[in-house]
Amino acid sequence: MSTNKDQDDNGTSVVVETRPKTKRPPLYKVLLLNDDYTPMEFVVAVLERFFGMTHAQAFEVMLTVHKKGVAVVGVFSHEIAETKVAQVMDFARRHQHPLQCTMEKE
Ligand code: TYC
Repeated sequence: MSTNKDQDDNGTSVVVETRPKTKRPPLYKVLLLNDDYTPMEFVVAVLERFFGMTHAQAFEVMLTVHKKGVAVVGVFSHEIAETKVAQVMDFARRHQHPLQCTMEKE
């Protein structure tokens, strides 16, 4: 527990307890972007494989991206988000699909 010095009404220094400022690490949204070429089944497979979604969840999220252009597919620490993006981008590249995955601070 940290302490701050405040001034009371008499101008006297008093010690005031403050809550410890343990900042939570920032979170990052992982975004999947629509394109005209990546097959729908491939996107569903990506969401199942790297984001732990069921087939039904993955299909729903894929359709959201297809219709709206982009969707958040998960929220993670910086390191985990970076890993997810790299995994998706590598998997898409290896299958020669133009699928794009990015991250942004929440
Ligand atoms: N728009 C693609 C198609 O019609 C499907 C698609 C969905 C592609 C989501 C990318 O992130 C994506 N085949």
